[in-house]
Amino acid sequence: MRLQNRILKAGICLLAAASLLTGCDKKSEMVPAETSPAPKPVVIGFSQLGAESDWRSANTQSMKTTFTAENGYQLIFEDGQQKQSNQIRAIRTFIQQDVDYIVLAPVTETGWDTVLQEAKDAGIPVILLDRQVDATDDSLFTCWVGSDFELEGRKVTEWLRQYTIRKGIDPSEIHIVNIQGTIGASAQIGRTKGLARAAEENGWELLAEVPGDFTQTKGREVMAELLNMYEDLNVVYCENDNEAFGAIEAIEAAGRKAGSDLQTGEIMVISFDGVKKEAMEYVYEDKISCIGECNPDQGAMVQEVIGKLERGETPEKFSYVQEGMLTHDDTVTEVMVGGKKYPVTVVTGEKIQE
Ligand code: GYE
Repeated sequence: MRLQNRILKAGICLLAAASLLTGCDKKSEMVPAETSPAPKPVVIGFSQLGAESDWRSANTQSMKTTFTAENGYQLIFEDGQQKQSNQIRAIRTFIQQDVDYIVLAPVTETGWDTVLQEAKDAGIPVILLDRQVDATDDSLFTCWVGSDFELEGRKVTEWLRQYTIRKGIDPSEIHIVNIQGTIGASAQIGRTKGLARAAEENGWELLAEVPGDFTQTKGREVMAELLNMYEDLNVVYCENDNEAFGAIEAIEAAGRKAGSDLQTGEIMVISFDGVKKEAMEYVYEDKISCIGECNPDQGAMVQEVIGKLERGETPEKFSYVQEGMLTHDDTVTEVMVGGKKYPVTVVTGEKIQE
């Protein structure tokens, strides 16, 4: 330590000598800097649930680039590694550290009451991000920012309904498997509901619902088994893109083709997120037929919520992010769900470059 100080001092002397020699030392530059203390940063403890997917990495990135020291924040980031117990531990540590706000992206919905009560008792607002909690009392969290997962499911299944009508495919010819996300997570619950409801309403055969944990590895594993079990399987509904990447690997390894042309025996892949370039390329190449976009850029919305709380205002209890849909072609240009129209974007070469 002392040695470092001495080196530092020597460096300063050298710099001073150099500036004297070059004569560039102006008086005005020697005026001492403002002495008023820097404003205290807003301290945020962020419990992210893990790093299972491209969506998750983008979501973490969005939070880290928003809550920077330059913007006046100190972000304490904890990765829960898919375990609720890790997330509960992180929240308790944030409470001990007396952070100003806790942001929680919960892995699953149930089992949060006790720890949320502890945060409430400590007077620390909890902002939920992405997924929701099944709390007995809504006052246990301040507000939530995220997506409407059931709506996402209803949008893509409405796309499938219209697509098959336009192609003259009878509903009885649709045999779907659902590779689900992490069981008990809001994104899984909503997307699973969306498909189950559409299958029932449209008379599609829902062959199986199997967990795929939102990962590529599990998606591949599960799809390989499903292909062995169901000969007539022709649509796979993956609850995120990473599962879809894995499912496509399994389809190709089985000597089949992923694509929208059901009449020639291709297997149609539908998924969610649309975050990474790879996903766009897959849509462009018609390996994925339709993606229900899920927007991970939620940092700015959380910042807005915190800004409101800092000013003593009350943010909306639930704030939904805007999201579109991506497809390979223009067979279906928009879908109507719950009386609202949602545009469908065709993925072109330029779109991939964006
Ligand atoms: O779709 C998936 C991720 O909860 C919206 O979690 C999120 C989902 C996202 O692992 O890729």
